[in-house]
Amino acid sequence: MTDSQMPAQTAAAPVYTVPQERKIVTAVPGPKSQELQARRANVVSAGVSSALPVFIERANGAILVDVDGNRFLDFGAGIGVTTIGHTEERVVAAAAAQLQDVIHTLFTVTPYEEYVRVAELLAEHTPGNWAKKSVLVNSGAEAVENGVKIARKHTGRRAVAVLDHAYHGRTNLTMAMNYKAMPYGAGFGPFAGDVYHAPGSYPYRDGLSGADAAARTIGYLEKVVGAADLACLVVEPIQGEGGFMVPAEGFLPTLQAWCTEHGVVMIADEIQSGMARTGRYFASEHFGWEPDLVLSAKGIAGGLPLAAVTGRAEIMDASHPGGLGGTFGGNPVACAAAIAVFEAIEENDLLAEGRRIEATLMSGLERLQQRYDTIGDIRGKGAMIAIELVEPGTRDTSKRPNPEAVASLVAYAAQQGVLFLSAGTYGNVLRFLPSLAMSDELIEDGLRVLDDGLAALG
Ligand code: PLZ
Repeated sequence: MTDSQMPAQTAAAPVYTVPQERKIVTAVPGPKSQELQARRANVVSAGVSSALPVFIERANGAILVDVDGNRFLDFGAGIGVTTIGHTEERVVAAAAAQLQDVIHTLFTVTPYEEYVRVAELLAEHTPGNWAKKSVLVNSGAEAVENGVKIARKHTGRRAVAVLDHAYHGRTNLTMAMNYKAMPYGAGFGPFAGDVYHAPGSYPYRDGLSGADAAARTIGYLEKVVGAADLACLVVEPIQGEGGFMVPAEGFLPTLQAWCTEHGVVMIADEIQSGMARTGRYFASEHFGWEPDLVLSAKGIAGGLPLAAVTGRAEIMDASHPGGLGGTFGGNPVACAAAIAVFEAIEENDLLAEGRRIEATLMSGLERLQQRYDTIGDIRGKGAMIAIELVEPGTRDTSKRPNPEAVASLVAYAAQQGVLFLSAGTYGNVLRFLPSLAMSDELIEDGLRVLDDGLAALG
């Protein structure tokens, strides 16, 4: 479907096909979910686990409906994927129309307009005012793989650097780039070589200014790798799985300046933080960071699988023709959905929704922090906010991680019909990444459940 064939859109209030409220009618998980869980155990690999084993039958806006008729308030959005809302009407319409027109050709065999349009939109909305090009792929990890591949080809160098607490995926290269062995890498090696883990910026725990943290990172890279061998430095502007760490002011631009000076490609992994998640198109913008390459995935296509590497044209063009590709990368249906996502962000002013969610969550969480001293830190941007929980009485001293509290809160909330996700290197972070469709009323409702859960911790 081309642009001109898109149905005329108005910024009318969204129409929800599922009531936007939680409702629990059975035990959680209910009997039908338990039956499905038993079937699943016979045929689905034990290596694939589920945070909340309720089987979902419908999802709309900010609500998940399970097979037993329970409605959950979704503070996870499929780990930051259905950013503009579950089954968002524009995405559904665009994907449905595209299904009628063409489902697949393979862009590297015979191209189609939708792929080009997504690349245009990415060039327009990623940070940096320069000529940009993209390659489209299927998943976040595949975007990371391609970003690294392109950086190596462009620089002719071997080494890849990442930061402590990073998460970049589950492929062989990206497993080597993750910080946490368990559960992502343990037993799955040997891993790709030439990956270096440098210290980052974690203000709550390291107390360093952006300048000092960047000096520490650069010092490590110069000492351990040497700039001349370094192809790229891959950084999440706000770390996702690691626990939503917001780097200290100046950290990211200082690293970019060092990379530029030494011909190192600096890559923003915006897979979790990008696509209107944080009140900006890309989280890098909060920090005045203009990365050489930007990786998008998750929220880009409203729930369909799509990912991208976008960046400076001269770097993106380093690959020889035929060097980049893949059977499903930039699938037409996923691209049509992505175009609808960009339109929804513009026409429904969704960046403002991210800022609204930040304000509501932050003020609610600050109120809770005054009453519960397990809440050590509150951080994040837009609809990407987290609390880091510590052992009682250690908030102002050792900040001892409290993963048990997070596990209890997640379990308690699930029983009440609220899906919260954990995160963090120490498992002690509770993260909120609702869709931008979540109303303030629903956020307050979720915060009340959190309050009760915190009270129940004793
Ligand atoms: N980079 C910053 O957040 C995916 C992982 C879910 P894929 N994070 C969610 C799970 O348990 O597998 C992620 C990310 C950042 C890369 C990735 C990888 O993206 O689409 O899962 O490959």
